[in-house]
Amino acid sequence: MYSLNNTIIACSTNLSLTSAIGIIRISGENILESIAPFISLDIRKIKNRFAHFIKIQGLNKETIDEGILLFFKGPNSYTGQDIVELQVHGNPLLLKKIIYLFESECGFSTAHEGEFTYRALKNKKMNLTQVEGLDLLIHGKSDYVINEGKSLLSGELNQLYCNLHQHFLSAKSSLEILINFTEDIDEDYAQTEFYKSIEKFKANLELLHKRVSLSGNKILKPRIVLSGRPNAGKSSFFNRLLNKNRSIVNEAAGTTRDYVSEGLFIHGNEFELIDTAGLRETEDSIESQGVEKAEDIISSCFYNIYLVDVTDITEEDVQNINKSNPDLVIINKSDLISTDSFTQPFEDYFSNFSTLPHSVEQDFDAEDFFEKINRKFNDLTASAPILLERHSDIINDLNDKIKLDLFSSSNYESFDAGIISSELLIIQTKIESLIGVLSSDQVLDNIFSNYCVGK
Ligand SMILES: Nc1nc2c(ncn2[C@@H]2O[C@H](COP(=O)(O)OP(=O)(O)OP(=O)(O)O)[C@@H](O)[C@H]2O)c(=O)[nH]1
Ligand SMILES: [Mg+2]
Repeated sequence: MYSLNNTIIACSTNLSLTSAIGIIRISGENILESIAPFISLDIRKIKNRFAHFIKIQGLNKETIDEGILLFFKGPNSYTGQDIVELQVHGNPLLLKKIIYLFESECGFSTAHEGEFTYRALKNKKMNLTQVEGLDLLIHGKSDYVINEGKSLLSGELNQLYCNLHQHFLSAKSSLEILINFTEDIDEDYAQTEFYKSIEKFKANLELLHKRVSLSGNKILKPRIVLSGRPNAGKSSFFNRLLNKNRSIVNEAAGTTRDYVSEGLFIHGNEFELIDTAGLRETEDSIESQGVEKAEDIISSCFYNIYLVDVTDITEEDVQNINKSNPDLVIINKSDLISTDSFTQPFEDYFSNFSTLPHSVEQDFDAEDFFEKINRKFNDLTASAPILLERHSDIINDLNDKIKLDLFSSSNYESFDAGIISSELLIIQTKIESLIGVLSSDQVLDNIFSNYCVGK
């Protein structure tokens, strides 16, 4: 992974958009000495955790920008090293110029994604679970995800994991007493104490296990897909929901080839709305790639809206609907047919699904759709699911282990401290990786690849 010895620099605010203020962050050793020739203030006057007004000067002492310098002396800083933060004007050109100056003249290196947080982890300022929490907090698209981020950082979920660890440690120490001090203790009493602490551990694990859900990824990246046969009106509906002409609409069947996606805010949560290629068997290799992509998206989406053209409902629609089991079927182009003959000839069939007659040609109220989508989102989050797959996998593994007979007090007669001890070691490794004190490089790579530069 990343090195810890060099001094790293990055823009922690958005470097691709102009904003009023931009923040440059530097982490390493002896930063003030390195940047001294390029700032207007005598570095001996710089105090830890104070704001100082400075000018940043180039090689010929020309002012590049002026702003605020903050110094955080390690180890009491975000990374555990010395940190300098410069708040300057948010023009990306200026920000790049300052970064380039410090890189070329002071030998600082550009920070990679998440490299500041990586240093915080290595210097034990945070554990891995908190790093994952922070990632959710920064990237979360809904209140639920953001709250789970906070909960992992230092809130309720973090506390539940720590409690689980504590109960594990009590069980482990009761077993160690049994193994190491057999002659000094009442064996029956110690064994009973061991099972008592295992029961507490089980009860805590059970609370977490109830929250493991298959929907984690769907909640993290909720995608709403519009599917259906060619010409059903998917792209028209897509544009209508977004209120802009983003996707090409045409009377020719097979217009949309690759999928098109846009962010859509519904009641404060951000969803990805996706228009897909019409589902059909086709000889055209480009179109068939589009159909394959559409099928992949449908199978992993959070919400599937299937559109049918009311003037052209076929057996293929029935097959597609049976296969993908959509959350909502829209009987589209309702303006072309009288209301009482909407779903002919498949009226009975459609009565099994949540359907909405609809027409892009007429006024429509997007709230009808938004309400349905939001209801599903709220239902999925109602049981407070644990979102991160890494955590769900560990909790499932722990649950399998703790169900073993040897952890049941009915096993009292054939109690074997040696076997139990070796199983507890496996459990210990898993819990430690859940609370984030143990982690392989592969896990770290995976987590940090998602981070932003400057964090
Ligand atoms: N009358 C009427 N025409 C519609 C309606 N919705 C879409 N159309 C027309 O149907 C045709 C196909 O619409 P699209 O939105 O391109 O359909 P699509 O499902 O995206 O089609 P593909 O991209 O080919 O899969 C266009 O000519 C639209 O104007 C509707 O509600 N009423
Ligand atoms: Mg289309």
